[in-house]
Amino acid sequence: MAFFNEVSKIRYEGKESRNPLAFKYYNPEEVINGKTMKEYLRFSVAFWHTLTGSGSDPFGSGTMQRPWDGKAGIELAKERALAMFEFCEKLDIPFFCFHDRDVAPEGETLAETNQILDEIIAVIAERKKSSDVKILWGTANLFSNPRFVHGAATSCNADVYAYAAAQVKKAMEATAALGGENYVFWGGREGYETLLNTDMQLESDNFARFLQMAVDYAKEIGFKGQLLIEPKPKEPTKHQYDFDVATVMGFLRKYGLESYFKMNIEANHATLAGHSFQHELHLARINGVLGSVDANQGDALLGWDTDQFPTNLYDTTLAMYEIIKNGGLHSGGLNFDAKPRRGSFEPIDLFYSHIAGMDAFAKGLKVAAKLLETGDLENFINERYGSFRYGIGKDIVEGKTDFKSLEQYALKNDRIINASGRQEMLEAILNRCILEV
Ligand code: XLS
Ligand code: NI
Ligand code: NI
Repeated sequence: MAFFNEVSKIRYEGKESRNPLAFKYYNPEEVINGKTMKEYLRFSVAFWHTLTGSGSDPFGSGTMQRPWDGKAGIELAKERALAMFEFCEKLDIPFFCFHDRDVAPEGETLAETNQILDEIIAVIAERKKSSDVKILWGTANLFSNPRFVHGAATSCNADVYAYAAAQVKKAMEATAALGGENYVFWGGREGYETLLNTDMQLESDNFARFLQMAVDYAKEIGFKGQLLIEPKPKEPTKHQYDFDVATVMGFLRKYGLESYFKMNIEANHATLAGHSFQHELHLARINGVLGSVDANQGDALLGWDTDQFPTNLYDTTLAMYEIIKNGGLHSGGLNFDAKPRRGSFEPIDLFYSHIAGMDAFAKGLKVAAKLLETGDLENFINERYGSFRYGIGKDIVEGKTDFKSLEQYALKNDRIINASGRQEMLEAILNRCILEV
């Protein structure tokens, strides 16, 4: 059964092509730095946006026209699961990601909900046998149902906490059963609105206990995938606990959980936290916790998670720069946590938007590889910090100084000479690379 009949397999036609249903830069088998583009980029489709997203917003109902319109319940869930495979295959996208509640509807009770989920997971597992499409990560939706009004693992209600644990247990089992390569924790409503009613200390401690139980359970069921935490500073709660990479690292270190988790970094969450996408990737990379990426972009004029498809070449280039320096994404990938705008409501817009994002990252990969090959930025930085390779700088780096010895040095050397940071010259080098590649 085909869902997207008007589209056949999308092919690479090169940058001269004017065909909107062709790749201009994404050439899956092209080798960059010893790896194919497909291996480097590890693209993934987000089930929640692409298959279940309706286009509704706070002011109006859904606008999306989809091949499965008119279906409901389990039948709808099955159609969407099958459509996901066709969609990925047509775009040559090797992975998809899902929440438990995207792929299957909830039943009346938790037991019934679990049973429905099992039924759909079996459909996915069966279809997977005849496909190369794999699961990048699974996760649990601990935010949509009204029971999570005060959070899940940070709820004030112990019954909700237990329910959330049961749900994550099941979602981990489902992810493991499908061979998922990672499991993600996005702290949906893990945060608070006001300290007038919140015991932040208890909520943090409980959150850490929850994550420890998840670590233990993953081990118990032999789940080998990487556990990931996805930072986000706000929305839906005013103060989300997993604010950004630095905050999450501090939290994990406080509770001795740092060796079990890496980060799933979302571009639009970085900008909501007042950081650039590259900042978050870079910080994670130098701390060995760059795990995976939710590839989207926000709008600088809007203060919320607009989840747009990534088309900004500066951002994709600098992201790929970090990813190449990270030695690739390892078990992670570039998951399009992005949705076409509400006005782009036809099924074919799903193809246009993924092609736009894939080409933007493929171009970013090529430019970043070129930038690294020329060494222009690396050499500049290397030289900029040259003073730490000899004399007093070398002593500082080797831990051989103290305040007294540094004072002695400074007293004899107060004619300090600084060099220009050359920001604009470097920005022009970046521009030249984008235009040339
Ligand atoms: C929401 C998050 C969410 C996670 C998965 O802002 O990005 O979609 O990626 O729960
Ligand atoms: Ni996300
Ligand atoms: Ni998001």
